[in-house]
Amino acid sequence: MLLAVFLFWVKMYVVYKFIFAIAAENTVQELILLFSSLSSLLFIFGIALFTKGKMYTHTVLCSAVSLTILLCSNIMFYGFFDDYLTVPVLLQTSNFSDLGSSIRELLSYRTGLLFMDIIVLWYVARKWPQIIPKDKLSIKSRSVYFVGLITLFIVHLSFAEKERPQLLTRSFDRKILVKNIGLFNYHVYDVILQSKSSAQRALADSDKLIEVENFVGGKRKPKHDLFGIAKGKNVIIISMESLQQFVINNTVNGQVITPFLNELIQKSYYFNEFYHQTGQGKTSDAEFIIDNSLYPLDRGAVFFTHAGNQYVATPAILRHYGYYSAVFHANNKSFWNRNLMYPALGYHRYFHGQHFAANATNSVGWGLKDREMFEQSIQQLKSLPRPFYVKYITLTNHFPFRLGVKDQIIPPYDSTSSTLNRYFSTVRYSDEAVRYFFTRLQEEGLYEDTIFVLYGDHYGISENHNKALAQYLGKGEFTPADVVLLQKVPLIIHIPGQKAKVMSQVGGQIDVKPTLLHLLGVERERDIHFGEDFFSPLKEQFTVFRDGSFVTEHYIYTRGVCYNRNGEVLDVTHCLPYIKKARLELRYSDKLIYGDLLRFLNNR
Ligand code: GP9
Ligand code: MN
Repeated sequence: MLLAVFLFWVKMYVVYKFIFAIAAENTVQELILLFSSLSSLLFIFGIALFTKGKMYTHTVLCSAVSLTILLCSNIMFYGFFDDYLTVPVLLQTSNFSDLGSSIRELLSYRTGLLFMDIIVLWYVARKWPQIIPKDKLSIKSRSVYFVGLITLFIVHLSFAEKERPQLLTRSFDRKILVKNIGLFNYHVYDVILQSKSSAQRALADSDKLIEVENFVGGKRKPKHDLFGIAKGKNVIIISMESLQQFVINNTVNGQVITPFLNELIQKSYYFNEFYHQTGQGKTSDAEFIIDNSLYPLDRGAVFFTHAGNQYVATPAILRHYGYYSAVFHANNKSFWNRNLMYPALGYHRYFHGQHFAANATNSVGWGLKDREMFEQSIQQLKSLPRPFYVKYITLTNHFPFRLGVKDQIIPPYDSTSSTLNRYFSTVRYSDEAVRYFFTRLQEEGLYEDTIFVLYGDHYGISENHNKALAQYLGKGEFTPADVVLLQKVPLIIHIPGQKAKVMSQVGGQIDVKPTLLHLLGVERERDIHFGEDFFSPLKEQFTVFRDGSFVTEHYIYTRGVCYNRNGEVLDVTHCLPYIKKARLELRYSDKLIYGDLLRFLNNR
């Protein structure tokens, strides 16, 4: 049995390195990868310790064969899709019909090699039958064995968690999961995720949808004169990585941080009371909110946990109006499970990492630099059917905000936080990249017929850097109310030829979908959104955060305390009516997602 574990362990490492091509950035990561499969192998092969004699041999061989089949399936799947198997993928059997011929091709000598260890085991068992235990292991030895492997698992997991904080709760990328916890643990994790959401889904019925519909009924606002002013135009959404509002119209060491965005605001609708509402799913949560006008979940990324749901997202709605939709983002396609979630949202195409040419000189930090991404996308953008609904996701302004000296238009700031210091330089870089993009669109004749929505996806400067940020903003210490106000991100809606206006209505990412659809002249009866049209004079001045905090025209509520907009503590009764409302907002949105209730809407 130990020989089986050892051989399989070596096999896994070889597969990780040479087939899945998992790269480690340092020795700790390499060790994490090396040990990632060991505890699960010890566990599965450990079942043989409950047997003896012939049964023992059979159990070891059966375990080896089953695990190898699972491994091979993953390798084949990886060969086609550059991704690992998930339960929903296995259930989508319709996909497999196309694969038949390719599977035969992939069943090469390499696949044969993967069964080598089993042949060795079989041979060893025949040749040296004396090594097969004649008696079962004592309960005590078995307990020591299993306690040992569980300890190994926990130690390994804590190292992995240290390398990748919130590895399991955020579940951001299958590749990262496999690299850190190993393929077999990943499958167990995936099955748990899946069964949790299937159970909640199974218990839901269409009456629950009616409850939600009644709740959001009042959010639909009557038409006003901006209805349809952008009818039939292309839409370009730009998700601006980690862009917070405090850099807009601001300077650092006397230099303007976002000159292009400031100019653009002079020709656009600019929303200065606009907040991000993301949870652990960060960028993907922002995308989710923008396209669905639903709240993200309180734990995990809804892109990951509920990609199998039915949605009524903006790209899907716009399909009915002849729109073609696509996303440009130069990262792994499975990051945030985008490759599975985008089709569920109705996107036609995803231009991901593999569609871009990244190398050491045109990349930094998380990957391809923003300017390069825009540049390399233009030809594809030009060739898309029109009108299009296209989303760009920038990346350079991502923590840890690294940037080569040559690209630093403004040098880093000089506070106690090197993160904040670097942030200004990367924001400035991204601002310039967007300017370049607009110039290129004008050159290509793509500007006039397009409307633009630029939004900050979430905060970039976390609370760990509050001291330095407060110093920069000329404040003493931040109160919890200040921290809420720091969740402001820019929202710019630019319609070429339209007059500029600063909009000070309180709102959040949840309001983008109804606002945009109104401008595009789209009226859908069968849609549920938790946001409201920003341009409606009847819009409620209220925005809710994922943790139940909220902001209104007059109040800020967070961590159980009610403040006025100057940050002075008030009696909580001022906030009471909104506290209840905020809870209901989140509860109904969660119900909708956990129960996959929109499937009843689509079936009506
Ligand atoms: C990854 C990018 C950044 O593709 O969207 O994700 P984040 O860490 O900001 O959620
Ligand atoms: Mn982000």
